[in-house]
Amino acid sequence: PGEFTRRAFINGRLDLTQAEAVADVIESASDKALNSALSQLKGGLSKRLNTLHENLLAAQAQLEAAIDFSEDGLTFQSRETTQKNIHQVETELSQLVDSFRQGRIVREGMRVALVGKPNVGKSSLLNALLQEDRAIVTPIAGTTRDTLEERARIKDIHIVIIDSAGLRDNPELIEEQGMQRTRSALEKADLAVVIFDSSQPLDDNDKLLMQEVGEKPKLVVLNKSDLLSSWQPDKIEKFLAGDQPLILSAKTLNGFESLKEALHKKATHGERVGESLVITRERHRNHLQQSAEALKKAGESLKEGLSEELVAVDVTLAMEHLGIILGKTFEEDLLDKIFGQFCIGK
Ligand SMILES: Nc1nc2c(ncn2[C@@H]2O[C@H](COP(=O)(O)OP(=O)(O)OP(=O)(O)O)[C@@H](O)[C@H]2O)c(=O)[nH]1
Ligand SMILES: [Mg+2]
Repeated sequence: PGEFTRRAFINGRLDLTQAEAVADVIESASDKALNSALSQLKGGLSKRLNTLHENLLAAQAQLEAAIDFSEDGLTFQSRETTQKNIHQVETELSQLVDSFRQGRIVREGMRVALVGKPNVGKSSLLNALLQEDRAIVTPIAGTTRDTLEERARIKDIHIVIIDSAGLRDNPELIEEQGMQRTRSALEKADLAVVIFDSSQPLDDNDKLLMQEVGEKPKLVVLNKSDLLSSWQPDKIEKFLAGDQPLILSAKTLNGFESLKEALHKKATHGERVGESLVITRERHRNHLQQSAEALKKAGESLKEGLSEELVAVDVTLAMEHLGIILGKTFEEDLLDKIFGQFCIGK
């Protein structure tokens, strides 16, 4: 399998990112994943990387020329301009690196952990999202003892929902183990849906919960809104410290559509399908990151007035990493560029 694609790569009909996209098409889990793979196959990523590679070649050519011909009294592009151009590429690379989280979500689905203290309605919400009675729901706090993972679909995206044991202080032994699993599920999640029961007064377990969630991206849900609220608005505002809560009833399903909308938005960052370029492979992320780091160093060297030779080493490294992603070598292009750009030696 993959023999045709391999040959297409060797014959130069597809570059490496496009060959990888073929694999992605085959295993894409959602419409959005398929769209993203198709856009990569059409060369979206390679086009962008080739442009950035070109820009670096141009900068490199300036540097090399300055090294070679500075003594002949020729003047070249100012160091500031070269620095600016390099920085521009670095910024674009960093944006692509950041898109990896998004890309993984597109490929594998966003991992959403439902967390909250016991009895707030986590399992009820899981069942509502799945539209089936998957998890056991009872009025007894501590019903869910183990984490439970299910896939669901919201419009064009996939999410993996993890129901978990409620977090509270001083649990029983078996519950303690469930809570450990909750913590590890939380750690691996892309998003925490932090659920509170607004019919019960705030207590220490609510605070404990917020600590556990920490800096994780989150959606705050105030459940049981069909019951009388025992939360004082000003107190809540202070407690949530800026997080806008979603008001929900897992029982009447009031607010459920808004929750789905919010989940979808978190998964897509509010972008529409196929709107922006995302990277979906660890390999790409690693090389893009190393490329961006090399450019950062190059920029700093330029700023600190270090020699062009030194800067050129880092720019070369940055191009090598882009070249690795695309599956090409570049030494010859560099020579073409250098000697094409400067009509010297008449
Ligand atoms: N009135 C009302 N009751 C709800 C709502 N959501 C859940 N409940 C009830 O609250 C109780 C606990 O619900 P669960 O979904 O089991 O809560 P949980 O967070 O999974 O609880 P543990 O697994 O024990 O941590 C059940 O009796 C549910 O029927 C709601 O929106 N309104
Ligand atoms: Mg439960």
